[in-house]
Amino acid sequence: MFKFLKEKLKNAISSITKKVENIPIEEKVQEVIIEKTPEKKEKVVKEKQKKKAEVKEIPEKEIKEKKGFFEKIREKVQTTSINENDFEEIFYDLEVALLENNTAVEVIEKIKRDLKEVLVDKPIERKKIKTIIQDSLRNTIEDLFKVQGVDIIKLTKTKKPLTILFVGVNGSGKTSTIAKVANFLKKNNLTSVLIAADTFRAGSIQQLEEWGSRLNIKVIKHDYGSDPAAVAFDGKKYAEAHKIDVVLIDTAGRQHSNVNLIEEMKKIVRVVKPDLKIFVGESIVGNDAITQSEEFDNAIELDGIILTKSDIDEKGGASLSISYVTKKPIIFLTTGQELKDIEYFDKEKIIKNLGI
Ligand SMILES: Nc1nc2c(ncn2[C@@H]2O[C@H](COP(=O)(O)OP(=O)(O)O)[C@@H](O)[C@H]2O)c(=O)[nH]1
Ligand SMILES: [Mg+2]
Repeated sequence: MFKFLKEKLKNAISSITKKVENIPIEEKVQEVIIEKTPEKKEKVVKEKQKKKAEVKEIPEKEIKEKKGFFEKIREKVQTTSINENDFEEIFYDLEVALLENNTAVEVIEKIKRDLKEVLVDKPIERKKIKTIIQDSLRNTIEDLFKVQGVDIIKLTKTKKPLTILFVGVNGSGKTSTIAKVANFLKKNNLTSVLIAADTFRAGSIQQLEEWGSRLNIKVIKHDYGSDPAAVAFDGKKYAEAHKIDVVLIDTAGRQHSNVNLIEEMKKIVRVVKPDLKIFVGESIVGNDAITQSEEFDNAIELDGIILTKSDIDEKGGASLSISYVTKKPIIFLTTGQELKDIEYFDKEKIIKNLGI
């Protein structure tokens, strides 16, 4: 993930650094406070003399000395001041890099605001510019994921069965994600049942049954064309009767323009009252994944998001943006087509992958 974005960010940061280097320098003398213990005293005095020699233009009488445990010395620093216009110009490369990599406009605006805060109309030490930009980006990205997370394993301790509904558009990865989640639960010593509530698309029930037999997990199904709310209801009853930990409900892919299918989804929610309603979206579709999740949220109020196909998403903007824009946590990322290819979303990993 982030193969393109990482490279673009690196280039944008060095281009900003170069542009800042073209802004005129102001030389300033700043005071640095050093602890003066008996052992350090001699060293401090020597350094002070050295600094004084370097900063010849400062008249001796202006150098204030503080008695006691601390000693002030003076240091010459090269600073630059970036004004609003400079900032617009230097932010341009970063903005383009982010846009090209599917980052949502809201997120770009936040990155810009935060960066402006630390860069504009302040004396900036030349040699620290790169670190200032990287620190600011890192802090902004941390902020993007402030929304409260969802810990499925923890939730199973308070709710039995824990009922989870998976929704999304066609082909986003719902059915295979359910299999991965079931496998993940199994590894955590939790039992689950799979519910074939996609009674709409040809082959969907068989697809879930194949996963069920590979995992040795029960699949509850009705016939194609039957009411998905009814099969979901039966599945939940089965889980209650058999003391199964988690109910995983697969559903048909749908778009928000598909009125009948949206009504059908709302009915499933009314009938089984899922504990979690999770949107499964493809990270490769970028901003479309955000729009889709907002539409599903409007229809049934989502609790979280799973982003699929992050293994083939070289841009990664959707995973940076979706949580901030929708205010929903990303619970898992899926990273391939095998059962094992699912991982808890980890913002530290995102920051590391971005190389900042
Ligand atoms: N590379 C990759 N492919 C995935 C991932 N998740 C799902 N797929 C593939 O996407 C296609 C559609 O998945 P499916 O689960 O049938 O989607 P559904 O229509 O939403 O149920 C299948 O070919 C999956 O193998 C993933 O994380 N990485
Ligand atoms: Mg499916």
